[in-house]
Amino acid sequence: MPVIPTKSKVARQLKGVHLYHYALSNCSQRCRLALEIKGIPWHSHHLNLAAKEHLTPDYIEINPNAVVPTLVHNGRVVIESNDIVDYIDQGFPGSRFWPDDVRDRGAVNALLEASSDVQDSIKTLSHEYMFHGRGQQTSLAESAQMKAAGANSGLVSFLRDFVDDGRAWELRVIKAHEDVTRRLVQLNERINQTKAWLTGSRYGIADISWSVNYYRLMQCRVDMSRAPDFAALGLKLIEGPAFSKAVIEYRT
Ligand SMILES: N[C@@H](CCC(=O)N[C@@H](CS)C(=O)NCC(=O)O)C(=O)O
Repeated sequence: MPVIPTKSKVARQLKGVHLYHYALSNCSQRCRLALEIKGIPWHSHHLNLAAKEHLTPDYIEINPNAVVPTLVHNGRVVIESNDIVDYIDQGFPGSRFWPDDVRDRGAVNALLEASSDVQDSIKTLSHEYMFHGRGQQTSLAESAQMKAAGANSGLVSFLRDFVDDGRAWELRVIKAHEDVTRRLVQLNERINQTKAWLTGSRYGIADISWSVNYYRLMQCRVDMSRAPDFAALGLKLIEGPAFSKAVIEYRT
């Protein structure tokens, strides 16, 4: 459910389009890309996840899951990045993100679900290959503080395993690789059906959603040899000024 009721006075008073986001978060990148493609002006609320700026009571009141991104549009709070992209598509003029063909729409729904479900694995790989030594490390004392601040228990145990860097973390990384490979093979099959984009015969919401995942997996140097057609499409997905501005060259 994309639009959530909110008690946050701060959110309710915001006019226009506001995005709570983090430069390096692939879920945030997806939303910035959608805003950029539609040419929508927006206000930035950058939350540095490394500094735990998403764990303040004020932000948790806006997004009870204590994650980014959150879109606030004229006081209406929208969470879940794929739902935010959909909201942007429904609510603003410009190129349409959804395909017309009913079968494509069904396939796109499944691709968006997969893009959402793969997030935990992408997060694990990002921590393993990109965030070591980037100030993302969290001490055990900090984990306890986070728990007290309302962070969910999954987040706390994830960080505990990451900091410990022992067998539990190793297993998370192995599982993440397996999960990602399985999904890449499915994406490859989809490309073989459409012979064009993930969304169908034209670029759309599934491409927006997976382009940032592709970029992140590329940065993590994940092996895509079992999905050669998707790997080739990925290069096309990250070309162009919108992707550069919203993702590759995005500066706060
Ligand atoms: N399903 C959510 C996932 C959001 C999510 O996990 N966001 C990450 C950044 S990509 C986050 O805020 N993590 C906070 C943390 O790990 O402490 C979405 O698509 O918006």
